[in-house]
Amino acid sequence: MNKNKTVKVSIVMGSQSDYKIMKLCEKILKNLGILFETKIISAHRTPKRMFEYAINLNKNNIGVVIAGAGGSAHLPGMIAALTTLPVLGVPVESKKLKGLDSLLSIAQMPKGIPVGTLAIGEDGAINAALLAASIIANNNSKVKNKLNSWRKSQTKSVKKNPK
Ligand code: RP5
Repeated sequence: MNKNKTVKVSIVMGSQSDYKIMKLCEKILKNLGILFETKIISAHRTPKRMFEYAINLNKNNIGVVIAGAGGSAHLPGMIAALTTLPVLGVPVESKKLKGLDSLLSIAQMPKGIPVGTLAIGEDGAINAALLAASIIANNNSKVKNKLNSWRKSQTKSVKKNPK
């Protein structure tokens, strides 16, 4: 990793169809002033692309990977197997099992290769970006401040009364 370059977040997803969920990560990261790149990489359909991408993450100044996939969702685990960077998995809702398959595929990693697993769908994508920001904030006070402001404005937005 080139220490003079700003660390980026990588957002990867198994299919174009995942983008409607994974673009929420982009929205949050933009809001927090964090650089990112977004790619379609399928563990099943483009295994060579996945391998090449994963082994070059450090060289490309990636600090955290957010990987979204649905169904038999191997992408987060396979990327995690190829890097020691933190990998956050977003289970994308599937047609048949509503994302329970995606959630279990991503969460139930056997010991040795961890994937930080978030909630299914939109909440998971948003939280993955916020968690990626927290990781980056450890070494970046600008991002830490932005994250604190984001939390404050969220708190402010909660009304006291429901009517
Ligand atoms: C997974 O299969 C993708 O992550 C996606 O969620 C799911 C369905 O893909 P498509 O058939 O829509 O391309 O690999």
